[in-house]
Amino acid sequence: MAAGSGRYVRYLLFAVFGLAVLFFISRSSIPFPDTAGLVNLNPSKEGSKAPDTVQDASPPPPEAPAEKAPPADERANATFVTLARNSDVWEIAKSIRQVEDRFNRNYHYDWVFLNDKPFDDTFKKTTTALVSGKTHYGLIPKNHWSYPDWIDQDKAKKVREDMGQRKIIYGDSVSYRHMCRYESGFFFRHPLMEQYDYYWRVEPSIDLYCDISFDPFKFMRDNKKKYSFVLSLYEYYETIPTLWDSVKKFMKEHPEHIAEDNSLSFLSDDGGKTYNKCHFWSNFEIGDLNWLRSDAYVDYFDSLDHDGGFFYERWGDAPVHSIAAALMLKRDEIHFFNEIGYYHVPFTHCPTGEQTRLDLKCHCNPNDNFDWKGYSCTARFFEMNNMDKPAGYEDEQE
Ligand SMILES: Nc1nc2c(ncn2[C@@H]2O[C@H](COP(=O)(O)OP(=O)(O)OP(=O)(O)O)[C@@H](O)[C@H]2O)c(=O)[nH]1
Ligand SMILES: [Mg+2]
Repeated sequence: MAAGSGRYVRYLLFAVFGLAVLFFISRSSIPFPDTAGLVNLNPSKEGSKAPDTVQDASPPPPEAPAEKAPPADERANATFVTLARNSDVWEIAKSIRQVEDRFNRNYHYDWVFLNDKPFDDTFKKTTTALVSGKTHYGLIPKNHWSYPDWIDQDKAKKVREDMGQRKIIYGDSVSYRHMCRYESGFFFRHPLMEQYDYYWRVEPSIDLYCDISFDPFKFMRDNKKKYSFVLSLYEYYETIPTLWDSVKKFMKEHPEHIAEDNSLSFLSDDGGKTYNKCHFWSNFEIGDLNWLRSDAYVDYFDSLDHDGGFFYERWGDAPVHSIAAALMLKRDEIHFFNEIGYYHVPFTHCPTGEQTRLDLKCHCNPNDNFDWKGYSCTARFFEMNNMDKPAGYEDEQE
């Protein structure tokens, strides 16, 4: 009996000793998030200089508190918007994190996610944790993501098979066509988008290279801009052989929608007879939702949609939006953001001008900047608008 109780006492002592060791190890190696009173988390605040005695303190919590959002009257009525599948979650997480770190952590704009299938919990949990504004998740109505009744589906299928054989990028894809049609004509009419005036489109897998030291939404609003871009290029002809015919038909039927001071010369080198295939790359866009919801744009989309090229060819939302902006907006309503460093495979927009890149803490290589290279249309945009190209552009031409 005595030997037995001695053994229990020994076990107890071992257990207490073990717990003490564990406690000691954990105190010295795991950073404690709550260091309030020890570490100065916001050195810019007056009178909050860190005391000298704390250089050995635990690291600051995972993220210093964001600055307070600007007052409501200084903010635009705007949202980020992303069309995505559940399987895009980790790639959109990467994009969101960069948008937040470079801009939105100081502004807390909302984010609308749209999908042709219901978003799952992982998608919602992950993105809500990353976005500093409110998040909204919308299901796309069936009639916005299916064949309209005037489309001959057999004909569309044959086109896909043919484009697949010719190895045209996404040429054989049904979902890609629904996606392009949705981005061209419907995302801005989703009920979740109705409450906003401006949108900023964000795709999975992008990079933002520089701090955004101003509010682009407010810039758009205050300067009456309706469409903006960072990259432009030539479209693959095989995807849009009859798009321009369709556009010309629309222009003839609706001359009232064509702006007087338009940017036709961005699109055409022969006064509108043919399309030169220049377009703004729509995976990045900041734009005016009320313009997209206007009669002019909706008439334009309906006219193109009835001609069938979203399914009988493979019209992309980039040329569709760009042609609309160039024809229906005044030239000074379209804006190029040099300051926003951006990447979507395979093109980079790295701001031209060393001082800009340094001031904005950019991490892109200026040699990768696509803007002044032969396959970009951005030089044409500058020339058409009689704008001076940013200093240093000559060094980035090849
Ligand atoms: N819900 C949904 N979203 C889609 C679908 N296909 C594409 N998207 C989204 O639509 C946007 C454009 O699609 P992408 O696949 O990026 O098209 P892309 O930019 O031309 O081509 P990539 O070079 O592959 O990026 C992205 O935000 C996608 O997440 C789809 O079938 N369903
Ligand atoms: Mg993409």
